[in-house]
Amino acid sequence: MIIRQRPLHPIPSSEITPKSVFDDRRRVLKTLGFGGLAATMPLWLPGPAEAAWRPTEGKALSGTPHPKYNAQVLGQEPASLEVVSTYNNFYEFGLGKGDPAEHAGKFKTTPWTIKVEGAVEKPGTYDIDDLIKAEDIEDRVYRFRCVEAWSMVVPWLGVPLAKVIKRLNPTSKAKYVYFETVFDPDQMPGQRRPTLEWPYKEGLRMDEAMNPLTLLAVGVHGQVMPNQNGAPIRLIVPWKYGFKSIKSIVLMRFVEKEPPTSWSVANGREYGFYSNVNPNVSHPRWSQATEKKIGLNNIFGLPIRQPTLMFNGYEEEVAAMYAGMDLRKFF
Ligand SMILES: Nc1nc2c(c(=O)[nH]1)N[C@H]1C(S)=C(S)[C@@H](COP(=O)(O)O)O[C@H]1N2
Ligand SMILES: [Mo]
Repeated sequence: MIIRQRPLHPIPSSEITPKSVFDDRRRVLKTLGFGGLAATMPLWLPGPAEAAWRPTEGKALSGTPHPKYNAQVLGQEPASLEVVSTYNNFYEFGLGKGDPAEHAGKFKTTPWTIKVEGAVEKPGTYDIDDLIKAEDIEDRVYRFRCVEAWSMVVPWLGVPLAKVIKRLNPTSKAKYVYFETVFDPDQMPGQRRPTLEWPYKEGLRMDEAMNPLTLLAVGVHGQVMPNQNGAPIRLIVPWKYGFKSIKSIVLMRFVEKEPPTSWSVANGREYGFYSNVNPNVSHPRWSQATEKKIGLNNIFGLPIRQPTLMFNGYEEEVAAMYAGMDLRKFF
């Protein structure tokens, strides 16, 4: 995406100093922050026979194929791993589509903890493999669409966010979930510049977070998530523009009020909180009626364009959540 008021300039590669990464981070202890029995044991301790999966980039990872969200039912071949992992938006590693693949190679994703806080009965700092259990991982092929009017079909591996949230027991005050990406300018050269308000922040209304489509993804194409795609854990919200799908999450906070998001803070006129894929609501600077399929060219070598679908094709699953809302106002 592009910010209108502040033209973005690609970072010259001469300015990027890949730092060697040291294993000096303290392994943060799980703190459940809740009295009684719960505080004495981790929530989802892996059983002895069950080898915990590790977010090691490139390692094979499998998930239960979803009966509906697969390539056959969708009738479209997923973009190749090569395409999915070399055409990226991850401004922490640069503004060009090739920058994340080029600069995220040494990004350290183990150990990885996620802080859970706010209106929730089981706050704490969780190791990723306690939050995401291997046996819950599903293989789901989703359409993915960026607000820049390009799209891909991607086979993600992940756990429904609802499953994770239910175990954390949000209180009745939780109306939204707010997420943050890790802030680590030593590892993320893009964070040394004010291109966006860092750390990257996003949010979902509680019903959107609990919708069965919403995934916490930890892999793609049968392997652990490549760093440039948001390792080790990122959101996938397939009916919304790609920027809602926040990468490399370290914080989940349950809140009462609609939280700020990086793109709305940067330019609220162009990027709203809801960000639902909607061919009838143009971005102020371009139409959203059609989209370019990345990695697919026609016989003349030109990119294939296709009509944009309402809610990216997931209308049946999500339209009810927005009944009665003016989607031009709440864009
Ligand atoms: N932390 C963070 N998350 C992010 C972004 C980013 O710059 N930083 N870019 C968003 C945008 S604009 C898109 S389109 C998707 C791209 O995901 P992909 O690179 O896996 O296709 O990530 C989203 N999540
Ligand atoms: Mo995007």
